[in-house]
Amino acid sequence: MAEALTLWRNGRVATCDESMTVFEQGALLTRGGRIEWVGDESALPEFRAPAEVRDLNGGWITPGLIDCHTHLVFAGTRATEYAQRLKGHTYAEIARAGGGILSTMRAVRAASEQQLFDESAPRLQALLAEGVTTIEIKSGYGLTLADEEKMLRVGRALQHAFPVTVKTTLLAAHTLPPEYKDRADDYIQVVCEDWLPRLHGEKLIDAVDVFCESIGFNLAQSESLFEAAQALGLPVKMHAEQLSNLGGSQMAARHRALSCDHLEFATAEDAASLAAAGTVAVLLPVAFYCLAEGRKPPVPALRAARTRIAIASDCNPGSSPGTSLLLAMSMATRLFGLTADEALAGVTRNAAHALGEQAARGTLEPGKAADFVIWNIRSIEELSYWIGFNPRRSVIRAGRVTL
Ligand code: DI6
Ligand code: FE
Repeated sequence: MAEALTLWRNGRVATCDESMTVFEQGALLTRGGRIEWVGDESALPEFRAPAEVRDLNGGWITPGLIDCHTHLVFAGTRATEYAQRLKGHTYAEIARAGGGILSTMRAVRAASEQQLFDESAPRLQALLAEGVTTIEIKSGYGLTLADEEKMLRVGRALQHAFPVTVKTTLLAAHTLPPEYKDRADDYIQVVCEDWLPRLHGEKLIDAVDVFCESIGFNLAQSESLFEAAQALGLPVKMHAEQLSNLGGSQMAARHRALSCDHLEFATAEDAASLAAAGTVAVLLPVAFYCLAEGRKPPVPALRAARTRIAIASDCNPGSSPGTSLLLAMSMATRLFGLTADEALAGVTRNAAHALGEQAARGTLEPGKAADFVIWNIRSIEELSYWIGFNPRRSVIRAGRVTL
């Protein structure tokens, strides 16, 4: 029996499609979890089956928000390191002294799977409260096979427990674990030859990421990881050009990576290569703000090259301890110079591309997921305008009201 139709009428619908089409007197027809039709209510097609009618009371509608870059699963905090950074110690200095990511690694290794879930769930709920319906969650604080597996299982468990689509990413190449001190090549080899096939076999990973950086992994090690991932049919992503330029974006573009993320040290040539490869530039303004970085990503060059630009929270305990995608939108406009439309596309359509999910979600178009948000706003620009205020009225995921 066909699922019932629902007519969502009397709304102002921002589809976030490539043209950023808005229907001022718009309506949606949904069937189960899919969009069947969207447009001006005056052009509503005839439909046979009885439809439930929901009045949007003139509210603005956007696609469900997509947070395409998070390290949301972790234990403990790094507030003491933040206090040290306020006194002038640098992120890299703290990392080299055995803090930073390794500090969170010790907490994650000591935590049970349940503890990890319990500490991560409130952070996810904060993002869902702002209209997030799809989220990417990375591993990368376990740095042993068992602890990376534990993190990835928590990512999958969060999808089962909450109304959200979770895409998991293996970031075992986040930093070198102490067991492999001074043996980065050996570590990359065990990740490529042992961890990747096993975790992929357990269906725990949807993509593979690497921190290609002076305090992370070099270009050759990153490329080995990409080749191993792609040999298994897994898409790849990269933390690229965050603190320096190792040529990561160029290599990622050669491998048609889904995304390159951070990009403060990317060049105009990198922007052109990303655009040509269809690799999304994911900007992470909260990390830029928290690390008090001086150099901004080359947004004018990305715009000129027509590189897709996405924005994400980068929720993590070290460089971006935040759980607000709306704040990331505000920062992306004010700190990086994105327009309001670019910011909205950055957390919908382009964020979907950064996850390889563009066929399924990210815009309000027939055939896509019936994931959308109803907002208490007067104009769509309010979504990157308010700071610390959440104008969300309701969230619909897979055609059902979840908030
Ligand atoms: N770059 C970042 O900003 C985060 N990871 C990365 O590769 C920082 C993660 C942390 O400090 O815990
Ligand atoms: Fe990150």
